[in-house]
Order: sequence, then structure tokens, then C-alpha cells
Amino acid sequence: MKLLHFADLHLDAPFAWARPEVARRRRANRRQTLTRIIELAEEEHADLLLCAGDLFEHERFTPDTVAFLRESFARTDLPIYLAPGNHDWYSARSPYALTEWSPNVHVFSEPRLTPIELADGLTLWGAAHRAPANTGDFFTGFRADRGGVHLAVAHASERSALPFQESGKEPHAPFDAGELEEAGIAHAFLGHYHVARDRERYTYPGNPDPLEFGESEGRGAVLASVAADGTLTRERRSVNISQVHDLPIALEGCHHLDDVLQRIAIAIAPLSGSVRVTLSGEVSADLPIDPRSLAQLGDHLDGFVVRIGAIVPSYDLEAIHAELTVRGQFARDTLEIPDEERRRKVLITGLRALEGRSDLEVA
Ligand SMILES: [Mn+2]
Repeated sequence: MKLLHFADLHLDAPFAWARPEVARRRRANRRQTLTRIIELAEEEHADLLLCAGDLFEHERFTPDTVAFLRESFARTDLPIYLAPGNHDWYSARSPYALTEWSPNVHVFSEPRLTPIELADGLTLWGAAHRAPANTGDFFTGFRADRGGVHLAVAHASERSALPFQESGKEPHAPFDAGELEEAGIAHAFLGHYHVARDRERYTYPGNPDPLEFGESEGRGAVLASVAADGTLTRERRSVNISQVHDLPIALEGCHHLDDVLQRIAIAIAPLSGSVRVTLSGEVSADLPIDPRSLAQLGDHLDGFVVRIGAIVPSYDLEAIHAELTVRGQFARDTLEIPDEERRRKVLITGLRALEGRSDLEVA
């Protein structure tokens, strides 16, 4: 039995950071990613396709997205099993309930694991979130009521992984990995964590198309083969459409704004898709770095975000030491500090405080 597993596509995600036309393009990319996933399943002669939740966002989906989903699923003979998550939770008003899906589509709609017999001796158990929050553990106390090999598809949070996943992730349908063995589940195909995670008894494929800047590599859809005894082999395939780059740029040696513009322009010239640059380094305190004035550099890109990182203003310390001013006197006073590194920190922090700045942390 060969299957393709994905999760967390988040169709109709808002991309609030982006201009409206860019956000629209990013949403279109997510649809293309689904098309690519279905094509991959067909090319690989998978027996079925699993989606472990957060296929779309219940708060934001458009009727057009639902029509797109319906048509995409109807165009293939592939059996498709959908387990609603916390973003696409199942209710009587959900597209899951209201859409006339083609016969190859099965939506798990119960808030507990229910079975589908995939083959003789092979059962797939799936469950649905029925609310956007406070969904309990699907696996605790569960025991398969029959023999054979048992697989599961669900949107759930394995507890030991919570600290490693994106900050602020809520424990939706939390469970402990040990519960799977107790429940007699050979393997659980899960969603919710966007960082890919492969363990003996469960798999998180990761979000198949980028949602955020700075996402780790290695996310995608997982092609898995399950042997008659439940042994699993799997490989992850990249299916992303969006190109997203997160680029740190050091501004050392930039003397004026044109230097900064040129340095950023050179760095982003070979890139396409969406780019976020984070500026850092010690530069003249007079250098006018305003993210808005740099925005047009990214006109050739789908999306461009400039972020000010650890920028430390440099000063002409020799000239300041000679000044007959309060800050000149302050600079001369710091000469009494014997440790050179400490002297530099005190001096720069003091100079910035005298300018009325509140970002006094010196790298
Ligand atoms: Mn989720």
C-alpha cells in the first residue's frame, strides 16, 4: 500500500505582510501546490492521498477555493481521505459538510477515530476537529476493535515536539507518542506542526508551500509505503511553488545611502519570489536607513520586506574626544576605563543615550 501524505496547506492564508497583489499570488501558489501534490500521487501510482488537516482556513475560505478543491479532487480517481484540523474544523456550515464531493473523497467528520477498511487487514482511522480550539486527545484510551494493521490520519500535537515547533503553537488535540503503541496504531500520519518531523510511529510532513519567512528546509509531502506487517518506508518530496528567501545583509563599510542601496540590490538581484532582508552591522549614526525608502529595490520580486536587525551606529570617536561639548567630556571621562571592550561599550551606549535613543543595547 503506497500513499501520499500532506497537511497544513492553509489555502486562503492571508499573507498580511504582503501587498494585495502579492498576497493574491501567494494564495494562488498554494492552489498550484495542491495540483502538484495530486500530480505527484498519480505519477508515483500512490493508492491513496491523505490530508491531515488545515487544508484551508475556515475563517477565510472563498467559494472559489471550495470549487477549486472540489474540481481538483473530482479530476482524479485517487481515493482521498481528509481529516479536518483546527483551522478547517468540521461543522454543519463547513465546506467539508456542504460540498458535494466526488465519490473518491472521504471526509472524516467524527470527533473520535473512525475506521475505513483500505484493504484486507489494513484499516485507516481518522478523526476531525469539531471546533477551532480545545480539541482533546484522539488516541488516549483508543483500542482498535479488530485485527490487522492500523494506520491513523489526524491533526494533532505530539507533546514532546511542542517546544521545537513555532512559538505560540497551541496544543490542539495533544497526545504522547507512547499512546500510539498502546492504541495499536502502526503509524499516524499527522498535521499541525509546520516543521517536518519523522518518528518511528508518526510523521509530520511540514507545510508543503512556505507560509512564513525563515522556514526550515525539508518540508513537503511524504510518500510512504506500508508493508503487510505494518512496516513503513517513507521519503519526503518537495512540492512547493513559492520561492521564499530570508537574507541577512551586513552593512559594514557602507558610508552613505547609495552604498546601502547597492549592497542590497546586488544581494537580491539573482533572487525571485519573496525576499526578506535583515540589515545589521556597524554603520555611521547619520546613515538614513528607512525600510520604506528601500522598498523599490524589490520591484522585480513577488514580495520584498526590509527588516532592521542589529544595527549599531559607529561614531567618529577621535573627533568626539576633541569636542568641547558634554559628549566630548563624557568621551574623555571613559578613557579611565581600563578594559578596552568595556570602554567602547560604555562610550557608545552613553553617546546613544545622549542622543535620546532608547535602543541602547550595544552588540
Ligand atoms: Mn493546525
